[in-house]
Amino acid sequence: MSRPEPGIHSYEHPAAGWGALKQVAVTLYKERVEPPKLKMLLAQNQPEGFDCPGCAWPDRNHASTFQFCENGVKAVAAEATSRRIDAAFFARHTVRELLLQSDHELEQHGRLVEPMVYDPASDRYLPIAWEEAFALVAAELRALPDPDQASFYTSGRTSNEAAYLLQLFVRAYGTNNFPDCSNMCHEATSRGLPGTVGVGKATVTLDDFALADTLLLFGQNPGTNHPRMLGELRECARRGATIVSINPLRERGLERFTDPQSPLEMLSGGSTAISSVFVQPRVGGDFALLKGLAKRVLELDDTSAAAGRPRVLDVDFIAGHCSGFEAFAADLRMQSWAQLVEESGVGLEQIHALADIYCRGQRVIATWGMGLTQHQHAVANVQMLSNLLMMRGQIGKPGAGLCPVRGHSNVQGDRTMGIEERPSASFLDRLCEVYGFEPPRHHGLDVVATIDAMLHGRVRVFFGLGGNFVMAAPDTARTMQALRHCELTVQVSTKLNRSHLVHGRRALILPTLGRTERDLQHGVEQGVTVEDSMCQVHLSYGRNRPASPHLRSEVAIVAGLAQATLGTRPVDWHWLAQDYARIRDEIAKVVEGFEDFNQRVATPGGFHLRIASRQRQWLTASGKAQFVVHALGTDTPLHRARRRHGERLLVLTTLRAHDQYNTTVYALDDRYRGVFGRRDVVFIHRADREMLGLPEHARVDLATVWDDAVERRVLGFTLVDYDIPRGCIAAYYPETNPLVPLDSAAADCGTPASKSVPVLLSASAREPLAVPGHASRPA
Ligand SMILES: Nc1nc2c(c(=O)[nH]1)N[C@H]1C(S)=C(S)[C@@H](COP(=O)(O)OP(=O)(O)OC[C@H]3O[C@@H](n4cnc5c(=O)[nH]c(N)nc54)[C@H](O)[C@@H]3O)O[C@H]1N2
Ligand SMILES: Nc1nc2c(c(=O)[nH]1)N[C@H]1C(S)=C(S)[C@@H](COP(=O)(O)OP(=O)(O)OC[C@H]3O[C@@H](n4cnc5c(=O)[nH]c(N)nc54)[C@H](O)[C@@H]3O)O[C@H]1N2
Ligand SMILES: [Mo]
Repeated sequence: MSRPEPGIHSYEHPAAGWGALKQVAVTLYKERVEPPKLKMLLAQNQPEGFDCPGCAWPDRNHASTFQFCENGVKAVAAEATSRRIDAAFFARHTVRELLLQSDHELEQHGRLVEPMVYDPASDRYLPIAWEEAFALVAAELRALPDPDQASFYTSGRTSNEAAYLLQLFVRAYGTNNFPDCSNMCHEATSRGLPGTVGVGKATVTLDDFALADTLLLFGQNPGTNHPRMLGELRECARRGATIVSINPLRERGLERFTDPQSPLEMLSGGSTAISSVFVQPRVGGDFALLKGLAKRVLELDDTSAAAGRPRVLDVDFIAGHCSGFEAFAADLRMQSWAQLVEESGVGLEQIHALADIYCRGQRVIATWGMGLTQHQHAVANVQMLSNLLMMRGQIGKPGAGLCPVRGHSNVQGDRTMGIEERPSASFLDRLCEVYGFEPPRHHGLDVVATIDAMLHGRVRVFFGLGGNFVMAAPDTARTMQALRHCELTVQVSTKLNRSHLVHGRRALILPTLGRTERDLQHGVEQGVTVEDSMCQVHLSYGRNRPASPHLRSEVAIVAGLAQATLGTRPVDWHWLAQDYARIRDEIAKVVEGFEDFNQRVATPGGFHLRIASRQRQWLTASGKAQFVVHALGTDTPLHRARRRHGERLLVLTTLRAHDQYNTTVYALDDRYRGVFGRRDVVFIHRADREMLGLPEHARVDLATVWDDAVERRVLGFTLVDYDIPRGCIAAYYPETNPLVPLDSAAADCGTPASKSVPVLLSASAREPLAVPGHASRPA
């Protein structure tokens, strides 16, 4: 397979396979990973090794043979790179100069190795000693008249131990301002599922995948974002399970898959067909589709009941375990089919066919990703999916259930540890009992609320434990303005990113160890714990030599800040940070389900957290699995924009390319979608392009249609004809984040609606750029 020229080509090969192996070789070469570090790839997701920082998909008992995953290797190699950014690098470049580089270029510079402080006089970052850096932050925090003027962001790679210490420090300091990446990700899951089944987490484990006969995959691209999931799906497909992908795009990774784990498939050029059925709703059409499916299940049940045939509904489950079914059914009966078909973009026959597949399934698992959670009606999406499974009792039995597929490798664990702007009263009570201080009781700020508060001067200090806030958050121009408004911004990071360059009046970069690196405290090797997407908690030990001896672990950094700010109140932070088992003992005292933590996590593969809904125990207000009624919105901002602009109004969904990890752009290809050497593309239905009178590969500008006076535009993108429903377009995140309005967020959970942005296209005056893929730099 020779390398395609930059541009757009069709990709005819199966997902993974030799293409993936070749990419691994290229990645390791590009990052100049030293040979001793290559060995550590074999320690990935092994009992004595480290948890892959790539994604949150679990491993069988965390003890299988080496699991090959192209994108896992990229994540690991990006951390193991031999390139360094030291004080000399920052001496050579002003911040203004660095701002001109693309995200891809910033990533290429390598690992951060020294704490740095911003010097306004020279517009450069200068070295600072660790203790001085901590003292600077502590002084700023103590000077704030109100602790709610500081906000503490967490990205989901942070370990349980660091997350627990951070929440303890911040609550002892006095605020619940815990924005986190989850606010932009699976928040709808975490807020939606407690209302239906009582717990905001997966009700299945990998063992259930081995039993399921039907899998419904909503809004997910596992070939790119959870490659190890494909191995599981392949097994399901080989057993004859029916796999349906519900996605406006037919993702390559769900069509054919060559398992790099299978020598036979690799040598014979064979592959396994994964999804047998593709349903392509319009962007944001899932809610109407789900409601249509539920309505059809009810109709089928009516027919069966009238004919004296076995019921389609699981009447025993509904009677014994559920509440609210009557109201739910009544709402479904009133709902018009015409509206469901119109809003979903899926024909009646296809809805019926999908309902038939669902009703034939005896053991059904529904999985979902960002395609369901990044919309205004995201919580309704998740709850309607839950309703649908409850109708046939597909929750809390072997081989069936709800499976949100999380993104960051420990995003679920961070929330479990208390990174939560709306903590439960019982959690705060435990903190109070154990540590003897009264934690703040009022809710804190999430991501969107933090940006708003920074814009209006209500938050003055921003702290980021990992992540790249400025590029991950919506409404890039306003987010930049918000951060620049701060008195102090602090970023704890492994690699350089734009959040270091768009900063407050004072700014710090605190470099930290990555998950793959050996963490020694007082000469003793430390492990950290993480929780995967299916609630398995296990230990992770870094294997590599740290990128620099000056790096500190996230735990040590949080402890240093806490000690500088609060002294030894309410705990001796340094003492805890000397031995992470001590932190786990603290966690065991406070967090439910973590009793005997050290002992239980020491068993190979760790332990599974008890999920009540798996046992058909419902921690809801009614004590039952709760059916929730949601109306189909017909006067949303999208509807209003469409009424104003007719068919020229397009709905933009923002997604990930194959060679990126969120805001980190490793390379400029999106192999499975046939895009090479560039990211400045917009996927569009040919008929929509022709309707707009634009030629193939036309260069266009995109502008958001929103109800405020703010102009939101990105310039100079290239149209690519694609198999995508009419009225919808797709483009890459983060380049298109400037288009997502800050106040376009999901009801009841605040997630930016980055998968349903109303936009208009127009021919661009902008010249094609010399370097492909660099069109994206926000102004
Ligand atoms: N290599 C790699 N791995 C990753 C990441 C990465 O960036 N790179 N990111 C990690 C993180 S934090 C996360 S959250 C996950 C994200 O993993 P995914 O959830 O797979 O992420 P996305 O690429 O944002 O989009 C998912 C899919 O949603 C579809 N989609 C878009 N709009 C809609 C819609 O309205 N309805 C439906 N049904 N589908 C829609 C898109 O076509 C796409 O296939 O991956 C994690 N793993
Ligand atoms: N338009 C649009 N916007 C989106 C999304 C979308 O689909 N569309 N997706 C959203 C989602 S699902 C998410 S999760 C967010 C992601 O938001 P974030 O989690 O904030 O972003 P990342 O790009 O994952 O963060 C990358 C940075 O993390 C740092 N880093 C990496 N590893 C470590 C580590 O071990 N420790 C520390 N301290 N730092 C580390 C590096 O410096 C790197 O530059 O973006 C959201 N934004
Ligand atoms: Mo995510």
